[in-house]
Amino acid sequence: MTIRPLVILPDPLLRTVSDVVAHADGATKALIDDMFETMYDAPGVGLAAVQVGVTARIVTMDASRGDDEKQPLALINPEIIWSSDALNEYEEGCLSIPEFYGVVTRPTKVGVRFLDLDGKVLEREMDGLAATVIQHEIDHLNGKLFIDHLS
Ligand code: GNR
Ligand code: NI
Repeated sequence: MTIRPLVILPDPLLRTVSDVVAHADGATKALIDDMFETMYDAPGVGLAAVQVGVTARIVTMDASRGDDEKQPLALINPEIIWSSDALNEYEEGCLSIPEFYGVVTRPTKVGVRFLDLDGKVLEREMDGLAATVIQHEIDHLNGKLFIDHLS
């Protein structure tokens, strides 16, 4: 496992729409391992592959708090399949935009469909920090940044 260097604004890579992953292979597994190591080292609660320079639709996240048990989750081709009408405000940061924070309003709860490393289709309901983070990460896959949500 390797900590990979982070892509930092204004790198135009951050504005790229990442590619759908057709088949998860050994390289995908190695990338995900490196993404977890890079994310935990930063430290961050989520990471999109584009932030380590790979424009593939892959996200790692861990929304566990403090001393709670770790909850690593890797998502391939994640999609929001529904979102709550209820909205939530959260002060967001981004590893690709160091030392800048801003309050973003997003749906409180979302349904997410994605593939795991075995190619199995999974669906998860997310709320709280996890809901905020997965929306932030899927934005990255679409070349969007949290600063785009600020007025
Ligand atoms: O580590 C991170 N924390 C965070 C806090 C609030 C909302 C979103 C995030 S994601 C961020 C890591 C990152 O930049 N992921 O793309
Ligand atoms: Ni980010």
